[in-house]
Amino acid sequence: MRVFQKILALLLISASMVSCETKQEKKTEKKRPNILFIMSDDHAYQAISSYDKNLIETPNIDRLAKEGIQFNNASVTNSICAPSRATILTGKHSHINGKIDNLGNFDQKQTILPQLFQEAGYQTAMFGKLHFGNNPKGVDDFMILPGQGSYLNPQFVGKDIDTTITGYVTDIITDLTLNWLKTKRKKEKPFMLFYLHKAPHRPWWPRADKFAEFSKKTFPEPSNLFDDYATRGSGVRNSEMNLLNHMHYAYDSKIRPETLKEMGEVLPVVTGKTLKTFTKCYYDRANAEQMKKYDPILDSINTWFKTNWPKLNDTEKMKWKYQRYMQDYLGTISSVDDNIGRVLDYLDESKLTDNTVVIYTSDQGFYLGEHGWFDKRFAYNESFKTPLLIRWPNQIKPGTTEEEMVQNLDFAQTMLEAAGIAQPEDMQGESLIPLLKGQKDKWTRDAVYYQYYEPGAHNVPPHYAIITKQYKLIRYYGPEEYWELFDRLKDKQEMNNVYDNPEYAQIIKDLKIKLKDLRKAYKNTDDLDQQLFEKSTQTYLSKQ
Ligand code: SGN
Ligand code: CA
Repeated sequence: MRVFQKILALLLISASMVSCETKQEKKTEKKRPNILFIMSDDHAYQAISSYDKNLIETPNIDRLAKEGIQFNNASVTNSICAPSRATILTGKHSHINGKIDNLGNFDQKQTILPQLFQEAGYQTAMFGKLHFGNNPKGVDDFMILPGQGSYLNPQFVGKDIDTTITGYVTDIITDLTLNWLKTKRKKEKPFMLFYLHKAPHRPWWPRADKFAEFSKKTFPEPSNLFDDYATRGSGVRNSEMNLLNHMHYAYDSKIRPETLKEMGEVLPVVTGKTLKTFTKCYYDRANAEQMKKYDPILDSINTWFKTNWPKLNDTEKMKWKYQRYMQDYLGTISSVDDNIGRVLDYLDESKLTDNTVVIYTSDQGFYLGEHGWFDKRFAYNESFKTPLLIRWPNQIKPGTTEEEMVQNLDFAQTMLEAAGIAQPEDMQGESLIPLLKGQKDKWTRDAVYYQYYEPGAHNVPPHYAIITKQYKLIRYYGPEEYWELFDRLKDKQEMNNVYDNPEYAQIIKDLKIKLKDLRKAYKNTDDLDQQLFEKSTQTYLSKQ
């Protein structure tokens, strides 16, 4: 009898140990945070009200700043879409992951971030724009836009089906994301979810109601809208991003071909190609019901244009193009903000907020008329910098702002550390967790590296740069070789290249040594520059 009691007692103890262990495991499992990675395409920090109140109110994105951390000096390593995404998903510079431009496909042999999360037991999914030229690896579910995707009635490539969905792209990507959270999420697993907007990418096509609302607004101009590019090199002067000279009224500003015909204007030829029209490139995707909503607004823009355009001088034309640009660009952002609000509300309602790291960023910044420009690519601030907001309740002090120089190169390691997953040794960034937790003594970086490669569109030559808090030293290396230096503290708008000013001679010497060290640390060489320059030129020419 006593023996039996002893056995029973032992069994009970071990059973309770087992159940203790399981509870413990469950507790640990529960603790691993979910990751919601939200990224828009070409969203300038100047168009987020927590960064800048001049242009638009974005109350929902601002929530992340209020409840988390806002990085004021976050930047990209290469200011162009697919390369930025490749850097985020590999944690490596473009010259290492091979995705140097938008032209070639991403090398699928490489491991990308969601695979590491999937292997570690996370449920993974991706919705929206990837732009890799191939499908994502390591995601349990996905619905992505082919290539750039369309604003209206977009096509999607899914894991199981390819389909076209009627409606406005920003709403649809959000519906897909919310639907996944509501019906596919496995409650016993943490998730990593990529929610990737196409907006506000060119051709800046707002939903009809936002188009009506924003086309009535007037926006303040940047003070360097009429930059004459003095002191800057040939790269700047020959680039094709100027609102007056390179923004197309028939494509970007929504002037109908019939209007131009009535005015006796022919479509101009730009870089050897006849101007594209918005009616053939994206308005034609609208169904009759949608057209009915867009038409009255298009009518009023076109009527104004017909009467007034011929009377305008160049300064007035530039101003008009800037307003039309901002009306459409910001109209698309208003939808992004509303939809992010829907997702944040869902996290609240379903009690997911506390255990979810929410990251908001863009694949790069954008020029909103600064230097007279639209687009990106250059190492100057508006496209080099990118918005970065992170909310992680109980880990990040609400309302924190951070001035340290961080990059999209760091995102992968940050997410891995947040989830307690080992960071592969060959990743080249640094986890931002010390900055998120206010442990600034653990952050020692004093310079970042930038390199742009893509030939062709907008005619921006390849260049690389070292950026410290005080200076930016840029080397343009093809077809013309020259340097530029900006004193970032004295010249915030980067209008005054001081490379030839003797007062900066020693600073330039020191920065060049630092740049050499940085390139070495990131395993970059002059030979590699040359090889990649040739490769991207060939890919570009083969596509012509
Ligand atoms: C398109 C746009 C360009 C833009 C690139 C790259 N032209 O080619 O203005 O720079 O995409 O953008 S458009 O006439 O097709 O609108 S990226 O964000 O994908 O890198
Ligand atoms: Ca982009």
